[in-house]
Amino acid sequence: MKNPVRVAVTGAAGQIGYSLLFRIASGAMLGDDQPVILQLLEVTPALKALNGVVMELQDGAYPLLAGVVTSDDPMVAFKDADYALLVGAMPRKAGMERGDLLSANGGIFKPQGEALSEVASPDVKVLVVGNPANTNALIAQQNAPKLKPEQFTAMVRLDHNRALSQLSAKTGKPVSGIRRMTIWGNHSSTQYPDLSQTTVDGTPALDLVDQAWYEGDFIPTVAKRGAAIIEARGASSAASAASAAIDHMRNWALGTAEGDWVSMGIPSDGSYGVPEGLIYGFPVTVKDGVYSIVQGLPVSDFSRRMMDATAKELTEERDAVRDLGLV
Ligand code: NAX
Repeated sequence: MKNPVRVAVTGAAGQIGYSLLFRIASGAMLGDDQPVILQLLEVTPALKALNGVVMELQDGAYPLLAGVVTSDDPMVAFKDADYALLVGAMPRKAGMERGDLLSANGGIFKPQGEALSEVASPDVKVLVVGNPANTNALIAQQNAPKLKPEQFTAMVRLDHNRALSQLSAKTGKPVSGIRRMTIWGNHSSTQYPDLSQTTVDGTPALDLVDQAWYEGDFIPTVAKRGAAIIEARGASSAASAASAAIDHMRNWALGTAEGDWVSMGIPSDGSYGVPEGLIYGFPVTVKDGVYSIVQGLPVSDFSRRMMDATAKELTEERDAVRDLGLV
């Protein structure tokens, strides 16, 4: 059996946490030969509820769960962490302006970036789930001078998985036969779910669906799925978000399948004309724990417009957090 790795999760008493922790403990994220120590961060008033979650983790008697730490101090929860899933965030409340939202999240992700830099493993892999995920990842990254920028990623995997399932439903083919799906840009309504390179059982997806469905139905359905879940469930996506976080980290740790890629929000290196430094959804492959942007894909005029629109939104978010002194 391997030595245990340390997995930090913030917002651990929240609804995503409730779906996420048990799957990490079961081995779904890092493999069924990898013991884990969970290091759970919550705000002080939520520690009692978190203790209840820990009791349930104990009651799961997971063979791979080698320990659980809880704290309201990031310096404790991030100590020696090999993986950090930053889920806890300040949601947008009625009447809140974007500046207020970014500022409130700066109060969370700036100190968390600093703490990761100080006490986490030098090789820590960080996934930001809490919204606005891309810009929260940027804030944490920019406040972590001892870590490399590429150690910080944001989750667009839920959008990726939603896109797979929408295309599967439309074509009547299982998701297992779909390859090369891409979510470009921001985890927001400006994201670009791109079918131009996607294949279904080896056939180009755009030969199987018409352009009107692609532009008028598929893209908005994927981009607005979060709102549709809230409308139907009375609460935001939780189990599917947790599942996407597992998929993101699993692929980052263990690699992507031959002939396929996944979507990750990662620091732009300028590829595809995306301004350098933005945390932007790209198609990536992963080998030996290192992700690389898939290069050389053709970009149509339509794709260019969509990719630029979501880059523009992320640039505006970055400028706003710069003005707030957060990055
Ligand atoms: P909940 O409100 O159920 O849970 C959030 C938890 O975070 C709470 O228990 C809260 O006490 C805790 N928290 C707040 N500030 C904290 C801090 N400074 N340190 C540690 N913990 C803190 O939200 P939940 O439904 O679990 O969603 C969590 C976040 O994920 C939200 O920001 C949400 O918008 C975001 N999402 C992101 C998605 C993505 O695809 N990137 C999809 C799902 C989800 O909407």
